[in-house]
Amino acid sequence: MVSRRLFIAKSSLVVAGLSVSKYSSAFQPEGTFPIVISTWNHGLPANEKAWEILKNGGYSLDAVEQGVRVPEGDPKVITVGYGGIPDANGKVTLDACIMDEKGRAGSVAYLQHIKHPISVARLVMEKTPHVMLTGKGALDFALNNGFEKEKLLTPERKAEWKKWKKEKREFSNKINIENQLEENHDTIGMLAIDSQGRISGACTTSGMGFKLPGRVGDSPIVGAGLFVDGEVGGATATGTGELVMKTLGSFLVVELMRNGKSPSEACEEAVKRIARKIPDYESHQVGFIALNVKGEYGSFCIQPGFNFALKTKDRTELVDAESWLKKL
Ligand code: SD4
Repeated sequence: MVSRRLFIAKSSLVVAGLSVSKYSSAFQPEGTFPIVISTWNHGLPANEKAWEILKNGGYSLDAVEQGVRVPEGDPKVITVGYGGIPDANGKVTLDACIMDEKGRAGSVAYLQHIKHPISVARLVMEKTPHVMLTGKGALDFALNNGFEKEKLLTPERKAEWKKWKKEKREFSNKINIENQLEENHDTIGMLAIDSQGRISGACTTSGMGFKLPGRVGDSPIVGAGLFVDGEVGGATATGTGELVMKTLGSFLVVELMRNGKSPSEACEEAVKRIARKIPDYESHQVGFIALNVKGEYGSFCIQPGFNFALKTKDRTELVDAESWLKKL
């Protein structure tokens, strides 16, 4: 499935006249901001939206929020926002997190009925003394702040969920169970540096398909699914959140960069940490992307097949990440 997805991504890019880079140890020369990177091929349209803000000198925080709203609002992206795969009870429950260059953070978890959880997360960051709101509290907060209650379960996802129920398939901790469905693209995590050198990040997801009701993944957890430090850089994760949470992956990547690793090296080290600590890691996928404040970027993942979208003044690319299992 992963390779099929990659094949489709590559074919459509060739048609669109874009290039696909092989492997991620790339480097954006210092001072050539802005830059934006985001996970998976749904990052391409998301980056375009972010770029509209970045190219006009706008703030990276606005760019990442607006960027990830694209897959959130797109029902064809079945692992983020509206049209996301529901939990085992047929409910779409969303997780999201946002951080800026000052280290401010906002997040929502187990949020239902709101199409754009990233914007609620931003409001939590900007309007409350808290970092994280969950469940009904997060929903009430959103509704009190002008968000509309919407139906997020599309007829297509409802039909798939009913089929899943009928087959009486238990929730499986097998990774990326949603990969068995068509057109899956996973979580979007986005990192951007604007023309003033300010870095921000956003991460948003509907989580693991058919998850146990109440399950929250890594994406809304500051330091796990996303971490940004304005002096160092940022990192974000996709894949099985449980592995990322157990190792506080994004924080680890940023700390490794603080200690001198390049973004690629830091992502690889974080994947190796998972491989060392988690016995069944081989049956999971986790991918990290990272961007340091000099504009160097990188990625690394467990299984082959993870890629990320890159956008700068001169480049619009989908970049394949190196993977640990291929290296072994
Ligand atoms: C989670 N990391 O909820 C997210 C989902 C994901 O492939 O990326 N799935 O664990």
